[in-house]
Amino acid sequence: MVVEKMSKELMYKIALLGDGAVGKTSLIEKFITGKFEKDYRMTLGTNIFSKVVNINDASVKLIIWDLAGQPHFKHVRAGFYLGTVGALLVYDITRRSTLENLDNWRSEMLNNSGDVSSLVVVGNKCDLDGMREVKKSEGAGFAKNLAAPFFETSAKAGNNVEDAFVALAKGIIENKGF
Ligand code: G3D
Ligand code: MG
Repeated sequence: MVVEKMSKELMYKIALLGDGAVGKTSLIEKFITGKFEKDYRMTLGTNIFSKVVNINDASVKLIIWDLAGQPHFKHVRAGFYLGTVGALLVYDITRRSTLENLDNWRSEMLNNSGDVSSLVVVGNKCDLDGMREVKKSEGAGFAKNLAAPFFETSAKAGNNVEDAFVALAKGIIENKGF
């Protein structure tokens, strides 16, 4: 008897959180299109993107919500978080304050979404090593406290961009099951 394997389609809403200009929109653009271009990046309110990643037997469609980090958009954020099951917490390795603010981003998300099962910490702009303010070990330590995977990425050069999104998708699947 031939048993046909049932293919699974999963869909998850994820968010990128972090201060303005850490590179959230650039990371999404690199992940989705493979490109790093200047003009595409002005973020007004919320933008929604999607991409399918294959993990083991499952196709996982990530619905990726990108948020403007500016304080005056705060009032739109409650709706932004609704239904979010995972997030990339993004800081910029050349600005220490952006790492320090990740605790605030994380609390804001947890206060607004009861369903967040998975986090990945991302130190972006690792191509700018000469301007570094945050040691890799500090980012790793922050992530370890949250029991979250950690990557240093460059949306510009491409380092670890795909890996960070895939790690998030894997984390969600492990926590939510199939
Ligand atoms: P945001 O969506 O978090 O606000 P953006 O951030 O994606 O708009 O990026 C903010 C600025 O950082 C942009 O520069 C962008 O080109 C730059 N940037 C993003 N990721 C990287 C990276 O990995 N390396 C380097 N060197 N720069 C990066 P501009 O000059 O357009 O404001
Ligand atoms: Mg943006």
